[in-house]
Amino acid sequence: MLKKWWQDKTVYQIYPKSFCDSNGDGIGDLKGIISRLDMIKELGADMIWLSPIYCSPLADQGYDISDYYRIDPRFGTMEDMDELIAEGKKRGIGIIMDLVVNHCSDEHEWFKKACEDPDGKYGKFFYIETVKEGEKLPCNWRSYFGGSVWEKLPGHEDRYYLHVFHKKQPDLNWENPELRNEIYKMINWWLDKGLAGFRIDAIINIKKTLPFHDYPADRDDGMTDISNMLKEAEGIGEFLGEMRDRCFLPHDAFSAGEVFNVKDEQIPEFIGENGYFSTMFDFNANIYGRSSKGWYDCKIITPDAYRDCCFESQRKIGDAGFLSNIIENHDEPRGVSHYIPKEDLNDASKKLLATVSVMLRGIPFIYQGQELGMENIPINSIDEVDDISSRDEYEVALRAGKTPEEAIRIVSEFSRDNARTPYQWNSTENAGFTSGKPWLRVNPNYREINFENEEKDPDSVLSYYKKLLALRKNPNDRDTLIFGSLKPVWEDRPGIMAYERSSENQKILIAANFSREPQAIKPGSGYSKVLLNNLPELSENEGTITLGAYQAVILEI
Ligand code: TEU
Ligand code: CA
Repeated sequence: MLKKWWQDKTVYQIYPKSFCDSNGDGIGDLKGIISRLDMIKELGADMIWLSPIYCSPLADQGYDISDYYRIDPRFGTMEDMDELIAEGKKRGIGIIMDLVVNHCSDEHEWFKKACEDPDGKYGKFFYIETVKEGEKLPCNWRSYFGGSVWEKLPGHEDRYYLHVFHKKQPDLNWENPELRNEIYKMINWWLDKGLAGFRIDAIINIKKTLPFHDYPADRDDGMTDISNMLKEAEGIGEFLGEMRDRCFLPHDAFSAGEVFNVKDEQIPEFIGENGYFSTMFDFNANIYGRSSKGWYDCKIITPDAYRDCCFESQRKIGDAGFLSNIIENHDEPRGVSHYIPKEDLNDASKKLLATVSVMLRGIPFIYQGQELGMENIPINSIDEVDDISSRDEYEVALRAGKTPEEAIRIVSEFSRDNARTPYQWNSTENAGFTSGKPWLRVNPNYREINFENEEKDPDSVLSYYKKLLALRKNPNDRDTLIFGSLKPVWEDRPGIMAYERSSENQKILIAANFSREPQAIKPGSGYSKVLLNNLPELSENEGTITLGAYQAVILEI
């Protein structure tokens, strides 16, 4: 049934800095990852996506790369990387790296050379514009991390360079074929080493509307959100198609695009049979309620809205391709804290969220710690926060008139640090993540929520994730769960999230009570088998099932 080798895979995302520290310097590393490969295998993952481990000043935690061909010594050596690939292979686990090519670091040698000679070869690797004293900047776009996208080029009074993220992340000029060649060469160099593929960072930003011009201001800073420019940008397909043809196709590599704002009619181009990418992430629920004003103006998602977001994406894609379904990643708060009402956060509701997400049509991506039910960390002061995005949003909230207490509450809700706290291995000091001082605080709940406790407990969130992922691989059910269509059921019933997955020979109902009130459901022609249940019992009377608080069941019907 498989048309592509990756269609039945589950991906486990590792944020290396926070996963497992092997040498006590407080920073997770490749050797640490290698030591945990068996656990990842047991969970049921088939591929590992590593957030960036290339040489980097870590201004944006590795998403600012100063050398694409070297491993940052903090994470290990190239030998460690080769060993990881080889040890992964032995266990049937493919390694995917993070491809960050919208921008590099201002400490990359290309940028240093561009500063020396902005009109020379390397100047053309970036977007550098001349702005004389008293003149207006080329455009009023606001960088994702705050402030203008234009920054003075070091050593030049009248030259500015573009950065849509942090000023230490200058954008690479994809219009320049010489730059594109360098990028493809680098991608192929890594794929030749035996990588299974890449997750492709922020890729939608590589096409700019040129020549640079303003868009209507959307805050009183006079600037405009990048998304206003992206809506108008045309022609990204030329770059993406070229990258596919020159790199991914010849290697039969897996590619997962971090794509926001794709237009509906472009879906087949992006992830269809011969798409630019194997798959792209579904961020519909993650971006729900976002405001261009900033985090302080964001709406909190409800369980019903979560359901509607998932179904909206599923409908849009249909069987045109495979989405990648996430609950969280390194840019998001912990999913269980975000999607489950605070007063209802418990193991049952955590397992429910896992069920409704993992059974969707598409590739499940599990972010480290998600399988333990790791939660947001309490944040009491901005001094405790590392993430540059959170620091900016704190200022934005203050400027909008919020008190420092309110601003901290807002940052706690959305901070990327929530997902970046060290992995909770056991109940010893620092959660067993390091024997030294962890680079970021450990969540104080590690004595209860940790791998060692959960591995022993057949009813833990971890044990439940193992069952869920195993179900996708079960020969009886896999064709339905991987290729089967998805049809929402009882969609207008508050607190219910349910859908049917069907193939020619089988129908599977996923039904969840995303609320505390009991809910009665009646699967039309009954059911033949309970494939999974997050609670010990299933209450049933004459064909009517009563789902208890946060009960989720998977039934063969
Ligand atoms: O993220 C791209 C992105 O557009 C957002 O998720 C962004 O990080 C978020 O809105 C900020 O709060 C990718 C990476 O996943 C992220 O970690 C990097 O910071 C970013 O690109 C720059 O490389
Ligand atoms: Ca280390």
